[in-house]
Amino acid sequence: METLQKVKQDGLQMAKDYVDEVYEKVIKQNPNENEFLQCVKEIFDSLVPVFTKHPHYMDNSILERIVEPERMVTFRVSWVDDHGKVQVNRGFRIQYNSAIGPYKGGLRFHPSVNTSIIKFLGFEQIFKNSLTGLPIGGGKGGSDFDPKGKSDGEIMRFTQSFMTELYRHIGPDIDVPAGDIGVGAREIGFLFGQYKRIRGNYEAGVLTGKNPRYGGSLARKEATGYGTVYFVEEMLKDKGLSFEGSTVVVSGSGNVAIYAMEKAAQLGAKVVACSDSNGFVYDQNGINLETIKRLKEIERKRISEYVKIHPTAEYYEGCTGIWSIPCDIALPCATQNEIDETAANLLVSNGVKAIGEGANMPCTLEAIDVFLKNDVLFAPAKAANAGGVAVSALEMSQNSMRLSWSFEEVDAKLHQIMENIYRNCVQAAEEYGYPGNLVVGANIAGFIKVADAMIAQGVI
Ligand code: NDP
Ligand code: 2IT
Repeated sequence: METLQKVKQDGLQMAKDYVDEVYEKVIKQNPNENEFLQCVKEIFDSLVPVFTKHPHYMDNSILERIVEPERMVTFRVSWVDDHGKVQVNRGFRIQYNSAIGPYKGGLRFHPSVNTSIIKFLGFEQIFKNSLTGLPIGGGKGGSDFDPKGKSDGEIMRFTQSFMTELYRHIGPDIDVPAGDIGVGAREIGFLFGQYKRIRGNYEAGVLTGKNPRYGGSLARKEATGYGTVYFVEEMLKDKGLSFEGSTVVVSGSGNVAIYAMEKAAQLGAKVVACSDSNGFVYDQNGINLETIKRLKEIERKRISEYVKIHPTAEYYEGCTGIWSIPCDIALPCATQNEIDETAANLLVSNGVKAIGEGANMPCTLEAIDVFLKNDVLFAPAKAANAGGVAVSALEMSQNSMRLSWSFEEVDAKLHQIMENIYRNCVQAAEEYGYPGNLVVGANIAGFIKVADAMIAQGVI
């Protein structure tokens, strides 16, 4: 008995040492890339029980390999603004891992985009895409271009210039970009038009998130937000809870936030607040989604305009204050690190029951700790927001078959995928000794499929 215990302890120590050693190397090789290091730390720490149980992953240097991108390109994007002045931005595409399928992941246009942001998003995407159960590898891209305040003409000239370099790196069986912050159906349209013009070929599956009029999937626009709510619904159901009658706070008012609010409201919740990068609105009567859609999707205005239309609502400058509003369920759907330890403690002291990460890495490591220690149900991003990329993969399937499914058909598949992801995360967490910890469960379930595929394909 004692010997068995000792072998187990030795195995655990070896696994810990291995993870620490590789992480130290990652810090040395990627200094000051804080978002990337934060994301790597969370995933690596979750994998200790896997290496303890299955040391062959260590023998195959799997962590060293998986954390190193297959390739990353940066490129100049020159374009002419409305005043005739030449502007220059930096473009990025990371092709992180192709073990289970062509690289797949969104493009982000935001002034904060840099190497660290692209690498964190790309690394996260490997595991997320694996969780969907569909054959897609991990990639991501974008630019430090700021779409705010730009005319349609400027957006078009920028995206055309961006694609004039990107096209040589992508293809329906190579790498398939889609949207993310600052990139929606308008930008995907311009990108697709330019790709088609350069290639002289109608390769519908080269981009996803297209308008359904020319090969986009119905329900792709709704998929990330709906998927997040479907995932949280499963998590609540396991505890005898539901959205019905609950108070919900959602950060952001972009693609993910809008459709998370829509589905939460459909399930009987009252969404009382949402935000943009300037501030947040609190509407005790429940946020009017038609107004938000008009302001954000059509008129591209600031959220502060909401209170002009709904005078009983309140507007507050600054983003972080939104987490001081008491709620049962919080859905951060704006950006990375928007909930820190202080915000997490505030949510807990106001009685929050569940957190669903619609955005990528919206909670800091310290915030996650606060939620887990206080038994708040926690749905981690790579599982909870995987519905967007899952429906992107369904868009690729429809493009390959040259047909399109109905909204109901896609939505039903999305629902099933989110349920499967939830079950797989729960099961992996249990199997590896962390029952109820979906952070660990998601990382392990996502990792194993990719790691096994990498090993099966030899040393590549
Ligand atoms: P959008 O550009 O449609 O919306 C982003 C929203 O977040 C806007 O309300 C924006 O406000 C706000 N926001 C962006 N950056 C910041 C910031 N630095 N500080 C405060 N608020 C900010 O993007 P999406 O809705 O597509 O993406 C939101 C999140 O969801 C991101 O983390 C993205 O990576 C993630 N995600 C997106 C998927 C998708 O399918 N689109 C899939 C999975 C995850 P403002 O308008 O003022 O900038
Ligand atoms: O973070 C994400 O999963 C996305 N931005 C969606 C990626 C995609 O390829 O649909």
